[in-house]
Amino acid sequence: MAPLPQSLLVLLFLLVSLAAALQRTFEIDYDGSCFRKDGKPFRYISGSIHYSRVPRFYWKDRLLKMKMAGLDAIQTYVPWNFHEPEPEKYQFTGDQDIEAFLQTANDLGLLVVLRAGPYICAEWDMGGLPAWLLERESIVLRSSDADYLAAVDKWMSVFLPKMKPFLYQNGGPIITVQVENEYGSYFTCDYNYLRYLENLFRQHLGDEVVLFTTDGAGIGLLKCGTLQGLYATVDFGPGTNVTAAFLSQRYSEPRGPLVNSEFYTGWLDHWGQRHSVVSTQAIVKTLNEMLAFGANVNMYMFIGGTNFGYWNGANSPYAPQPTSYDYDAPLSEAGDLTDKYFAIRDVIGKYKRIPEGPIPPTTPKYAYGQIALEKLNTVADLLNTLCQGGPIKSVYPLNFVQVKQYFGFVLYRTTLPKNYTVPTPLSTFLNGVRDRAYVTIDGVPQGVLERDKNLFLNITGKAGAALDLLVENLGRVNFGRYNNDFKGLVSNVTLGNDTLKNWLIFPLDIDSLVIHGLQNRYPALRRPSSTAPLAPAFYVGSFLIPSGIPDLPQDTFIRFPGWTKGQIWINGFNLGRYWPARGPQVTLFVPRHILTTSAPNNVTVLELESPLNGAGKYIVEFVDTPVLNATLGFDTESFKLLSKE
Ligand code: 6GJ
Repeated sequence: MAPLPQSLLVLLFLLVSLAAALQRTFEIDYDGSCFRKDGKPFRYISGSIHYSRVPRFYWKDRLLKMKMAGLDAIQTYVPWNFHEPEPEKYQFTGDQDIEAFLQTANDLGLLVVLRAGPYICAEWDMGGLPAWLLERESIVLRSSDADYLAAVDKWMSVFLPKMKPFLYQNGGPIITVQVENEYGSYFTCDYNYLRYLENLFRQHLGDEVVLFTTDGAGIGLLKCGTLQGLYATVDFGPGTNVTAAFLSQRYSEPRGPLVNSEFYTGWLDHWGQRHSVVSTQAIVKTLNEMLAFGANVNMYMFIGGTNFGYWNGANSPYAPQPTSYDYDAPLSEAGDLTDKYFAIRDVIGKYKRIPEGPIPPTTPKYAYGQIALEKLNTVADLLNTLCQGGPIKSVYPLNFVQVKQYFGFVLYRTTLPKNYTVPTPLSTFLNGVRDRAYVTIDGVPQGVLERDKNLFLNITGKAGAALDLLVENLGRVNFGRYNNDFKGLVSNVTLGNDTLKNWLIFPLDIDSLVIHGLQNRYPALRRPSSTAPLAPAFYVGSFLIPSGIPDLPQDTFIRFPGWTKGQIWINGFNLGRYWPARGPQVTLFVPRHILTTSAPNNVTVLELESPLNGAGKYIVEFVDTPVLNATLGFDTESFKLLSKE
């Protein structure tokens, strides 16, 4: 065969070189102990943002602020339950449109570290695992349990193919993908499970993408959390001995890039506990040390955002997290620029060029003032509307999963089997209220039973009287062995020595009713309540946003002077839980995109205890400043601290 002409050989060589130059690669250089992007050494400085906690309306604003801080990359979690709230019913649109989120990051030149689960922890309900997994009560989560793996396999066969086009190698922003989350902290320590996940991720994502794990910086944690083929990274906060922490990573990865996947820039809150803050000075010091080490760092959180709806998780012993996930992060829950943001930006500027140009400013906040609500009706009076399929009859109570309700509220009703003329303790076997039960007899409030906190309630009543327990799910445990957190009445209810039987169980679909305009759809219900004033009830009102004031609607915050605890919706959007009686959060963030200037803005409140402020009116108030650090010493009436913080 005649030799190819030289010109053709040169052309071929050039084409091959061009292809190689154009081919995007992101890999680990073990000899150089670094990442390589397109063949060149690369260190990322990243920040965490959870798309599930920031409205899509604000994704670009927050991502651009992160870019302008000098970040190369952002890190985000994928909450499985956010996308598959019921088996094989998938949601990937609107605020769940992760592909749009990734595209926005890519358009801004931000790389992405994707923490794909299936479990994510994250102070998110059940650590991101869907509650319907608990339909088989004995399932062993985060293990090679066959039912668990079958559900994981099905979910990942839908989700991971959506991510493949967004891999860096395919032209997208995703440079690395995390498998599971701090598995070394969990009791199962099941290597077959990790191997299964590694094979599953490779099957859908290919062999090139860097897969990694994250564990606390300790050999004991790395032992069960790491696996050959998954690059081991660690997490630790400010004040940690950086040398020692990365030495623990070297236990699993003797060579390769140093990576802190969660450098805590703040900390999480729990209802009833003091708001967490972390000093900027401590953060700057340790961040400097890590960057000087040449380490890759992800700041957890760079913006925390909000647990809208019912999405918050809980820690054990049972301690649910509040609606705000502000986390004392560099960007506040509302996306405001803070001193911490600029201090971190200055540190990054010592190691790399900071983008020039304007940083998107803190958005203006508007105090729309007070709105007077009116009582619509009690939950008990609305039962037929809230539970249109009618109650489920059962001799003994059934939990939420058994009645296929995963969030919010279920009302349990029975009748007293005899007269109880002396105060008799109402309780449950082994602390079985998950998590709060609002108790009424014939509609008259008797008090509250609460998981771990209030296990007995002395009541009296006549034979045949209706005993109602409105049970609220306050958020599922997201960290540790008690992740399989069943909700509702999970054991039998006793009154004195009697076990109460023959229950009517009402799963309440409140959100659908509110979305379809509770107050518009049921005007006839606007009548004086037939029950005592303090039973769980809906309060409604609306307000017009004045025209002529520029740029309205604007972001705002809402507070509840004199109210106790409940849930709030504005224009059908479930803003989350309020609990000023317990704190530390007293205001809820109201992003402007849920408000309108073209029609009245509908406010719907479900108050579970007492809405009565001093004047006996039902007032809510829109203010321009958040309060997240009130503890029991905060007067929600005067909106002032009674005691020094
Ligand atoms: C991480 O575990 C977790 O990976 N984490 C925290 N760890 C400290 C232990 C908590 C009791 S604090 C907040 C973060 C997130 O939960 C993260 O998802």
